[in-house]
Amino acid sequence: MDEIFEKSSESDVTRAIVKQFGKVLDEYAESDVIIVGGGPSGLMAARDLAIKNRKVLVVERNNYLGGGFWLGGYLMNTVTVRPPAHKVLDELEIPYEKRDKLYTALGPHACSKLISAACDEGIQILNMTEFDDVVFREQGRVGGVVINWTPVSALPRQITCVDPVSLESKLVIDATGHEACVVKKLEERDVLETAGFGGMWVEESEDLVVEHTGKVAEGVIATGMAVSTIFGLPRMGPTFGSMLLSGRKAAEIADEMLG
Ligand code: 48H
Repeated sequence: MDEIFEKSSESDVTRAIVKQFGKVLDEYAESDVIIVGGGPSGLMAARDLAIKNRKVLVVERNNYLGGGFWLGGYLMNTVTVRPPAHKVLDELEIPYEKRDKLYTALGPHACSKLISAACDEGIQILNMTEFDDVVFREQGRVGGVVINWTPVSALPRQITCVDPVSLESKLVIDATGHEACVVKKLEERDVLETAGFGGMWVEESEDLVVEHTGKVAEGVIATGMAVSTIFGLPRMGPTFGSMLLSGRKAAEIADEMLG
């Protein structure tokens, strides 16, 4: 190995990061769709919308994307998918095996392929960024999100008078899983009511979650487990097909609404 690195100083590294990050924040202060939550449903919606040339920003409170898709149940790293959702695995070139009526895949492989597919299509990401509130417009229409660095909410209130910042978008997709954070903010303001997700019933749950995926308020679409939380639908445990297909449906609806 006889290659020599070009000369760069510490300040060069810092400036490169600040310039790139600042450029992204400047460009994405306004986008077509902000997707809150980078789990399987949010990433699928993000990828499909980016394919349709929509300007998409994913806001994720963790350092990593993927939500619950890294693991199956009980800390075991096998995820399951029920047909016909295995066609999405084919599309993303995720290797899988057939196990009786189900398909199984290695969680880290499936999750990293989905993240990579979404990034390849040109989505933008703000991680370590927590959704704090919605931007409210006339007649309760949502026009964006209020965000802050994730660590801010973990600090004691008396030492963190850190105001958040806002990002505007034509649509917001709530893909925050069981917590349904965006929708819960709307509930606090009497825009809608959530029922809380129901008990485990795999057979019924997956069709229902895809069926109920859609617009839940002006400017807001819900996808994934957030849909179950809103409508009181049964849960499905560690099977992810409906998360992928719900994300796909959310993207179709968003694209139609954007016109
Ligand atoms: C920014 C946030 C915030 C916030 C949360 O939980 P997820 O994987 O969500 P889905 O709906 O795509 O997939 C659900 C699936 O993983 C699952 O849990 C299933 C199928 N359960 C069935 C059952 O029976 O329990 O991802 C949500 C993402 C995560 O990455 C969170 O960190 C993120 O949203 N998030 N991001 N601001 N306030 N809240």
